[in-house]
Amino acid sequence: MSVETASLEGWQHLASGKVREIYTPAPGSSWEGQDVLLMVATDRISAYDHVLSPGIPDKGKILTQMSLWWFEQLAAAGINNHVVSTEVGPGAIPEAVAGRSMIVRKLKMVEAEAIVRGYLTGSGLAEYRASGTVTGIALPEGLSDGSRLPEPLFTPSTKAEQGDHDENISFSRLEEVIGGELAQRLRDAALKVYALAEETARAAGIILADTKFEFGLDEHGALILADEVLTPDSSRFWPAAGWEQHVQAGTAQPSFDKQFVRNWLTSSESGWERDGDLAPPALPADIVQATRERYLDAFRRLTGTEPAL
Ligand code: Q0Z
Repeated sequence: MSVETASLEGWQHLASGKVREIYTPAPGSSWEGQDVLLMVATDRISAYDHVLSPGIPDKGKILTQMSLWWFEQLAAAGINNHVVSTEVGPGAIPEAVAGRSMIVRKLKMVEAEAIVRGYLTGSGLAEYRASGTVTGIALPEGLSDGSRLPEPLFTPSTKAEQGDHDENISFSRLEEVIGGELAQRLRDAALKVYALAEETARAAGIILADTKFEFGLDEHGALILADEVLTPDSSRFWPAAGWEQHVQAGTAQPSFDKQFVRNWLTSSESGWERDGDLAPPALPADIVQATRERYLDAFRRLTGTEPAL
């Protein structure tokens, strides 16, 4: 599916992300003037700042439907989201991108990523090992890779210019960037969504280690959960079974994301140098299939259903 090059009837291409595309209503379309956008998730996969080829078949559908499932769970708990429609057909979502798209409210996006960490790993672990803190917040001694934190931490970051990495910022810097009142509302909302999602995921045998949310403001100034949520592209999911053993052994948790791809890329088998100038080689078919199965596994465990592919 060449989603990336698709010209979509009724929609005009607006912007490309690494793995997603965004469209605005075309002049004369039924949505014109309605302040909506069409978000399309492609099958592209990125790792180590490169978009890889080939893509992972159905990845965009699996992640979109996972995101929509979460929006539904969270809406039942009073969390408002940006989804307007997933209807497919003339005047709605084009068949070509069915199952991987949503029509969303165009919001005034908050210029910060709302990251919540419930478990210690990744860049948080690196900082903890260096200084006993995570984004400046002091933590108890003796924590390991994968340890559950005493309480979830809100660790905001600012969206970097395209190509740059996001930058962790302190809460006081966030207050300077978006204002004190909005910063508090953002933190409270992100912690609330994380707590709900972490509990839901744990009941399905998945640990939600950390996650990144994006929020926007509607015309009334209400804070709305936007973008894609609680997928392996925006979060770390670990199998709950075996978590404790990995923490005890100090070994990395297996994850439901593109870890297969990262491991292969950095193995001698790929022949690729992460710090060099060359693009990574094409992914072997077995790595593509194993990665696809991980995404499907996460979807099935969480939702108890099959995605529509
Ligand atoms: C999200 C992005 C993507 C490229 C803009 N509800 C919204 N209102 C206004 N803006 C956005 C949203 Cl979700 C918005 N992005 C990130 C998504 C492709 C960039 F699908 N940019």
